[in-house]
Amino acid sequence: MRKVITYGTFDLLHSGHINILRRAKDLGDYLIVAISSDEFNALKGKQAYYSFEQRKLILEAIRYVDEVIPEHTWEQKVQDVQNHDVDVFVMGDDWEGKFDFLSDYCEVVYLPRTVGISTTKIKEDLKEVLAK
Ligand code: C2G
Repeated sequence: MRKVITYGTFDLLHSGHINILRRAKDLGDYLIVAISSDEFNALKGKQAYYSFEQRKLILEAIRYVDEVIPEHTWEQKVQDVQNHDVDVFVMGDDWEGKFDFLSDYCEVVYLPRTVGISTTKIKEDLKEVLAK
């Protein structure tokens, strides 16, 4: 079984998230998604709308996702790849090059981001609509 892993906050789920999850799953047979804990989000300078538990529930309902684990630190990726026997690490190409060190442990694949959608854009657009 070829196992794939990807990481992210996945807040306010949108088509960009679904696109990367579908393509990540297409690279193997089993997809693990490590979603950032609320505390790790704070470290990343992000304040998610949905709590970790809510984001976990939503991700687990997606047909491409086989398992959801928490992401607590930047440093846990090697351990995760080893502990879960991961064959492929996938991230959007906004992270291009940032995780190449993992190529000592598994394949590293950066996939093109979906243009024109992001959680930040959703929040900004909603603010505009609601301000009218
Ligand atoms: N993504 C995408 N297209 C978009 C928006 C996001 O392909 N329009 C991808 C990102 O490249 C990332 C994944 O969706 O691979 C999750 O994005 P975020 O939830 O923004 O995650 P991020 O804050 O980038 O966290 O340790 C890694 C970090 O946890 C990554």
